[in-house]
Amino acid sequence: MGVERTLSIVKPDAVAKNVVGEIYSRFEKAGLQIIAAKMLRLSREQAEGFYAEHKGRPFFPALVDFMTSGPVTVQVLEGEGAILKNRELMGATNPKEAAAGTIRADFAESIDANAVHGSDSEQSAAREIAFFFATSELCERA
Ligand code: RTP
Ligand code: MG
Repeated sequence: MGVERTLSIVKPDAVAKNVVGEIYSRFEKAGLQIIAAKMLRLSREQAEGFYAEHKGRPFFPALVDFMTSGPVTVQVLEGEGAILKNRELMGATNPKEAAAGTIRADFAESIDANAVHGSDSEQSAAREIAFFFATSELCERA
């Protein structure tokens, strides 16, 4: 698997709950390093572009409304098998189905307000990192 990079978002519900630090702590305890991070409020254009693969799905308008409802943090996580490791830390999309101890089980309210996003493949990680960060903003770590 090797060292990978993945794009993570702490979604508006989790930022509003003031658990950004607790979520970052889980990444760090799992051996993932934060190599870039920022807080921003997504425009509708950004949210629609980021989730373009879901355009036309019944939940798409609600997803865009939710993702633009307040500030988010976006971060790049780096580490051994980072893409799958982050998805495991996050838990299932629907928090009701998420395993105990996962971020979504502990912090998410519903399938719409589900606390975090994580890239689901190498291809999506590359696209999503480039969506938010210039290469010069990714900080090499020892
Ligand atoms: P994400 O992209 O946000 O990390 O979530 P995911 O991979 O676990 O789930 P995905 O299938 O990519 O869906 C993106 C977001 O759309 C909402 N969704 N709602 N009502 C539904 O059936 C439904 N399906 C997906 C969720 O908020 C999900 O995080
Ligand atoms: Mg997804």
